[in-house]
Amino acid sequence: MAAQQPVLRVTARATNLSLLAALLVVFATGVGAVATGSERGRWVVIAHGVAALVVIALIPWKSVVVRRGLRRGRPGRWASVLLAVLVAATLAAGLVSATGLVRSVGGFLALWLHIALALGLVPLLLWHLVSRPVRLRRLSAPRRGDLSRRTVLRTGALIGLATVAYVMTEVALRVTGAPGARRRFTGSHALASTDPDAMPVTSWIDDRTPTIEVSRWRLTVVDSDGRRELGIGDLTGYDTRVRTTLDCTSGWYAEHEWSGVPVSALVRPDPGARSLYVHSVTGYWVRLPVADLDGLLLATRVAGRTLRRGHGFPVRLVAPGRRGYWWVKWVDRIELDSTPAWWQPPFPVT
Ligand SMILES: Nc1nc2c(c(=O)[nH]1)N[C@H]1C(S)=C(S)[C@@H](COP(=O)(O)O)O[C@H]1N2
Ligand SMILES: [Mo]
Repeated sequence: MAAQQPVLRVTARATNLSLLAALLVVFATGVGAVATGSERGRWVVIAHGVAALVVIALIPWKSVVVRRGLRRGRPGRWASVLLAVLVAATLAAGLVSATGLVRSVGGFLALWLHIALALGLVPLLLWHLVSRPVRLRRLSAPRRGDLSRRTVLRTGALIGLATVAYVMTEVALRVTGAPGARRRFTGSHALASTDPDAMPVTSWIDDRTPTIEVSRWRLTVVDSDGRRELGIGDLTGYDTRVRTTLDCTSGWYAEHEWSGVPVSALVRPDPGARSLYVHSVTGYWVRLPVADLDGLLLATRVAGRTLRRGHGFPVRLVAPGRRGYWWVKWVDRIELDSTPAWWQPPFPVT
């Protein structure tokens, strides 16, 4: 009914373009939300929520387009229907995770499912865009000024509406005391238990806990002074303590007191040093900017106890203000060098 009112009557092309723009913002901010670990990144996560609500607001208009398309019976329409189902499931998993109403589905945390579904629909979405191209050229039609003014107004209204819906949802979570009200700015929920042994053993993709013979394990340290090898006995004498939050992108976080060796006690940055390469026995690695050096800890203990095997025994990196995937477990090499920290894949690849 609403779609019949003049101001709300929108062409299929405008609907498709708006949806495409909203989805691009959703994906960009979604990737940003996975990457962010410090308060400064909070706005990316909020923008992600608002953009998702824009997508939801566009559903009534898109369904008009979809119904027309289905009647035309073009080939590949069932793939498009599958895409619609995946988008709906992704939105649902995102909402469920943000509200905290359902923590996990089939053993998977809702946020993990949300991300998996979103990644899964990318190939279908690309196929959909290629097989049904939006004709951008027709945007430069004669009534362009008029069109763009309307477009700006509509876009503004849509974003405004989504922002109001976002704020109202947050208020509702607080008023009802839903678990979502206590989620971290990253969207992660606190673990039910604060016992470090109850912390899940998590890997980024498929790393397995290695068996490490600690008497034979060595930490190779490389900086401008050269290369050294340290044994576990060289590290256990340190007891620098850092209370900080491990926040996994699959949707949980835990705050603990980690203790061990400050990285800055092991490596000395010379003026040419730009990044610290941290490598695991398993081959997993990250490269951190040298500016982070002072906050980094090579932990041998958590909550006063020796690390469990699954949590990185004998030594794991603790990177305050960074998401879990930076916290390399089972470290066997740290190397200070002149490679810039951005010279690495945006996310670990193993
Ligand atoms: N070597 C290695 N270290 C790793 C990972 C991995 O897959 N391999 N996963 C990271 C991720 S994604 C997280 S959230 C934390 C999880 O730490 P935990 O298993 O101690 O909870 O370890 C990080 N360190
Ligand atoms: Mo993680």
